[in-house]
Parts: sequence; structure tokens; C-alpha cells
Amino acid sequence: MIDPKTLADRFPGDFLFGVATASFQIEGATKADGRKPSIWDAFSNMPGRVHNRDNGDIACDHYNRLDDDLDLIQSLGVQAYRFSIAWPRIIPEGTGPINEKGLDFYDRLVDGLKARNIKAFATLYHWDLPLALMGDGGWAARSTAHAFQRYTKTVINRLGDRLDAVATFNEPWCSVWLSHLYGIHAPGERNMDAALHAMHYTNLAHGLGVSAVREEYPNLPVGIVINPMHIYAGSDSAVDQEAGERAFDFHNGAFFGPIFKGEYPERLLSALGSRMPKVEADDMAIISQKLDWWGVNYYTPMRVSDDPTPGAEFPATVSAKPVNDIKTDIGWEVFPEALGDLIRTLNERYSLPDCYITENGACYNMGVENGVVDDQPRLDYISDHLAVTADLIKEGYPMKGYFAWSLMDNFEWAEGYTMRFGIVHVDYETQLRTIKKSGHWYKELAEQFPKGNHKAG
Ligand code: GCO
Repeated sequence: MIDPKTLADRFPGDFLFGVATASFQIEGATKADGRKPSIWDAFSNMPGRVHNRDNGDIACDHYNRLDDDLDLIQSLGVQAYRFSIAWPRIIPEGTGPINEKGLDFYDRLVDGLKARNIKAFATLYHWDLPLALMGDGGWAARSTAHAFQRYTKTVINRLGDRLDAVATFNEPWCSVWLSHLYGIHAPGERNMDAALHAMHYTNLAHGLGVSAVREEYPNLPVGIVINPMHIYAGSDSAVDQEAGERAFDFHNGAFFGPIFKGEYPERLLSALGSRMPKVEADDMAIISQKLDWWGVNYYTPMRVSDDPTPGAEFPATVSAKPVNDIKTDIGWEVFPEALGDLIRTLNERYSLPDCYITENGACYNMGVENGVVDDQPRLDYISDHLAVTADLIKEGYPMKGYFAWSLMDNFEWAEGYTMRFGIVHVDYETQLRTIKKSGHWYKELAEQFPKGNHKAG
């Protein structure tokens, strides 16, 4: 375990330490104050989709415990809080009437952060699409991108004066491929044509959202949070190396290409272009507007080999073996070096702005014993990935902050409540929060910042 004060010395004085959550994963109160169902309310109530048929109806009851949770965040000594805004609270049908009570909740949240001197990093879309929009085709329909622009304008008009940063989307890889091709997240489709439509209209929605933010508050730093995959080929063979490049284009280039280069990867277009929706004349210019920052969510590398099946669909890869057998409780390989390799590779291939690690953390499910949670493996995971982040800063990469995923255990999507990522434990029966060993360690680290400006002792 790295001593927090020693590790702190490796970061610049203005480096931000924060914690992150998402609306559907913690808020609960899914029917309160005008909120209407999202695609995740529907999905989690479908048989066989979410472990145990768990849903977001209560979650961490954050909607009703806002002030206590803001005090908890403050007690961790962090300088920033990354949260997401639930579109179904703001415009419950996706389009049409605006729900002022929904805006009021986030008003209270942002004011509460300001009162505690904590920066507000808001994400506009963390997967809870208003269910009514599925009637128009959801993300497979261009109209949803325009509905997202109006939602963005509505939120930024109300909150933009007090936000420190805003991201349009969280992890388009999940809300496009995991949700429309692999069928594991809502709406649960397994259809490449739908997925390619969702890919383009998500990219377009991002661009329309950037325009809306800048129309309302031109100086509000706007970015996007992406979960790029660091791709390792399963062998040095030419076929596996080429498979790695196809995987990079599909899993990363599908978003980095349009957003940071204004073009889709050539390999992806030649393989799948005929199944994509029509790209209108202005689309790529809208999508590739210059961003103020971007967020990287990193957990584990992706290892692929060539799929020898004749006619295998692009990217035509199969999983390759992890290089070590250290895995978290959700089964993800622990390989901190890949975070460094990922940032170096992406910066070689794209011109990228300032970068925040907007999510990094580990799933370990140990519970409370005698009032404490000894989650040493999570602490080691976080400190090892922070050490790689410090290396990147030393190499000159503009890494500006780190948000631990997550503030507290929460609804882990298709895994329900079985998988725990929090540095704070949640007893879902009593809603008791217990800061874990990793949380106490993280507090000692975060309290060293901003260097020289925080009260000693
Ligand atoms: C994501 C999401 C989070 C997850 C976390 C663990 O990155 O998938 O942003 O909501 O809970 O990553 O899977």
C-alpha cells in the first residue's frame, strides 16, 4: 500500500481528487416529483435482464438523503463530485413538458456542493433515456439526438452558472454497443443495424449537446466521458495484430474518430458503412466541435485475437487470454499498466484536450465486519492506478484529475446490487453508509489537495 502523503507528492498542487456516481445507480425515487420511467426502469423489470430482477426503485435512496450524502462526500476531503442528471426527471417524456421539480432537485444538489466548496462535474446522459422516446426509436432515431439537444439546453439554462464542468455522455461504448449489439444493457437489442444507427445518433447528440452548452454558457468547460479499450493482441502474429487494429477502430475509433477527427475509421466504414444511417452534410462538423476536456473511464484491458470463422462480422475478433490471473470480484483482469498504454496510444492517434480520469475503481464485495470494511484489494487497485497516472503526468500528458468509481456501492446495471464498487459501503436494508478502508485512505490522499490551500489538521 502506498502511503497517501508520499503518493500525493507525485501530483501537481491543483490536481483534482473526486468521487463519481450516476443518477439511476444511486437516486431511487423513480416515481417521485414527476419523474417518468427510463429505459432502465423497463429493462430491469424484464425477466432475465438484471441479476435478481434488481431495479432502481430504491437504490441508495440518494434522492431522499441528498444532504447527508453531500456531507459524506465532504467528509472524504475531495475537491470534486461527478454525478449525472436524470433526463426522465427533467423532461419526463423525453420531449414535451419540462418538470420544474426535477430541475429543483439538481439545483439543491449543485447549491449543496457549492456550499461545501466542492466542484460540480455533471454528466448529462448516463444511460437513463426517457422510456417514451423508445416509441420514436430511441438512440436508433435521429429525432432523439435533437431531443437530447433540447434537454441539454434546459439543464444548462438552469444549472450552467454553477457547474464547473459538464459532459454530454458517459461511455457511448456502453450505451451503443453493449446496449444495441450485445444486448446486455438497456434497451437490450442484439442488432448491428440498430447499433450503427445508435452509434451515429449518439455521436450527433453529443455534438448537438456541445452546441447547446456553448449557446447557454460559452465558458462552461464541456467534454465527453469515454471508456476506451486498451487493446492487446493475443499474439504477435500478423492476423492477431490486424485483429487488434480492427478492434481499436470498432471499440474506440467509432467515437474518437468522429469526435476528435470528424471522420469514422476507414476499416469500419468499408465493413459496415452500408448499414449505417445517412450521414447528413453538417453531421461530422457538429460532432467534431473542439472540446475543452475529455474523461477516461478505465478498469481493465481488452485482449483480442482474430476470429477465424468464415464471414465473421466486423471486427471479427475473439477474446484472448489475460496475462495474469488477478481479477476483481466482477471478473475483470487487474492490469494497471494498460491505463498508461491506453493514454499514450490515444494521444498518438488523436489530438486530445485536458483529461480527467472520470472513473477508475474495483469491484470487491466484502461486507462490514465489526463496523469496518477491510477492502485492501480495492485500496491497492486505486493506488496502483494512481501511480500510473502520476507517471503519465511526468511524461507530460495533461491528466487533471481522478474520480474514484464509486462514492458508494450502488446499482451495478445488469449485475444489480451484487457487485460493489464503492469506497463507502451501503447496507441496502438500512441504507447505512460505512466508509471502507479504501475510503479512509482516499480521504488522507485527497485532503493533501489543493496543495497549500487546504486547512491543516
Ligand atoms: C461504467 C459506468 C458505471 C459502472 C462502473 C462499473 O463505467 O460502466 O459508468 O456506471 O457502474 O463502470 O461497471
